[in-house]
Amino acid sequence: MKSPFSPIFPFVFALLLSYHIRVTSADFHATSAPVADLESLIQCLSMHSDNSSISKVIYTQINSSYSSVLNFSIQNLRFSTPNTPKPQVIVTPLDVSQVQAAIKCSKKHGLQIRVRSGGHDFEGLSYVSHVPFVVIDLLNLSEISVDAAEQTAWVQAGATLGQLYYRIAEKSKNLGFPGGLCPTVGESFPELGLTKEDCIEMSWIESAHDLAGFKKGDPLDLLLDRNSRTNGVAEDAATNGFFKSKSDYVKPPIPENAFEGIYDNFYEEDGETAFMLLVPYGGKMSEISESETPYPHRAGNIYQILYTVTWGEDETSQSHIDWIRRLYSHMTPYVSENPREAYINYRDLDIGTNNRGHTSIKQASIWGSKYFKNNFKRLVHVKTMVDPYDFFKNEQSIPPLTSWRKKNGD
Ligand SMILES: *[C@@H]1O[C@H](CO)[C@@H](O)[C@H](O)[C@H]1NC(C)=O
Ligand SMILES: *[C@@H]1O[C@H](CO)[C@@H](O)[C@H](O)[C@H]1NC(C)=O
Ligand SMILES: *[C@@H]1O[C@H](CO)[C@@H](O)[C@H](O)[C@H]1NC(C)=O
Ligand SMILES: CC(=O)N[C@H]1CO[C@H](CO)[C@@H](O)[C@@H]1O
Repeated sequence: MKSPFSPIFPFVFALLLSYHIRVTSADFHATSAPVADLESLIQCLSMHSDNSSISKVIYTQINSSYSSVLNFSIQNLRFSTPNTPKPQVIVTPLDVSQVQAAIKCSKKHGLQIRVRSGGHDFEGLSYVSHVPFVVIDLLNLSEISVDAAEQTAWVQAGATLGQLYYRIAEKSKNLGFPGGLCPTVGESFPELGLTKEDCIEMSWIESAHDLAGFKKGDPLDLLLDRNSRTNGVAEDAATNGFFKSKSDYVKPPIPENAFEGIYDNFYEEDGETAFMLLVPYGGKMSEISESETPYPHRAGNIYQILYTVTWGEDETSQSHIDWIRRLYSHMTPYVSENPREAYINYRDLDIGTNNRGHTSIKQASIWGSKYFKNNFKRLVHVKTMVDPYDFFKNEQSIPPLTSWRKKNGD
């Protein structure tokens, strides 16, 4: 990448909740909302939306297209089995008022919401919940406008990285945006015998296309296709459908004998379709302070590891998940510790989850400090200000401080 593409501002949705119905955890424990509730939910959606077209973007389980809309962007078949909890309603908003209506009405009807953009959450959190829920799927909010002269872009939250990369490349050969995988193969592993001949020099947009799993001659505009099942380096995951991933950060170099243990794991039957991706750090990443953005994994890391194991049949899910947990356990002495850091975009519920009801900050900080280090505390403060009742909740969402609520009279 020749010149960094910044600043990029995400579209800011006005998600302010204008009233204060207290959503208690008890609301979320109903096993399924009766149909009558769904009818009033749909009525509520029409009433609260400025736009009369909202009925065209509401899918309940009786709509014939419900299951194709739900399946459309599910990337991990672990979360598309008959036992996987399904949303009561899917809403695919066409404008902001419909997003607002979906939030207000879900809250009013005691339904949790899950917001889906590309459907890549590794643990399916963007489209699965174990309490009655609504999926707000942002696929139709995917406008992108790039101003190459100003080096800025406005991107709606439902746009995919492929779409963003393509639109940037249309405007400029030199600008890029580091939204996904780092395209450069690192010079920082001389001990693995990597030479210049092992590397291929390509433009930034070619690398985005290549990492997406497309072949050299394939048209660039395949990046626009949000339905494509290629999953970049995780092509096996796309082919096999089921996968489980974990992540680590490496500070001192891993000794060679540790790799022998890694190879042993990969020779096991369940490891046949697994891979480890080592993403080099340093450079620009080390210049950014840990507290600059929520993402804290900066100076001191030589690389990040993504572990992924893939498989094709639900029956073998447990043995593959056990396999990757054994590999992760083998790696313990060689990776970051106190906390053992992890990458939020490689979501891993093994490292800790919230309770269905109240979760203490102490409990949440077990996984929170792995993803965010010291920034976790600041995120708790932000959360307490914008969502004190914890409506926007999932298994690894930041919990608010409950002491704030007590102080303010709840
Ligand atoms: C409703 O939204 C759609 C998509 O954003 C737009 O095309 C249409 O004009 C809107 N209709 C009204 C009545 O605002
Ligand atoms: C959606 O996925 C489920 C599970 O994989 C499958 O049973 C169902 O047939 C799919 N529906 C559609 C419309 O593709
Ligand atoms: C919503 O997005 C999908 C996928 O890009 C597209 O097929 C569909 O036509 C869009 N719907 C509307 C109403 O824009
Ligand atoms: C998109 C769509 O056709 N949604 C329909 C699903 O069914 C409800 C009635 O149950 C209609 O109101 C929606 O228009």
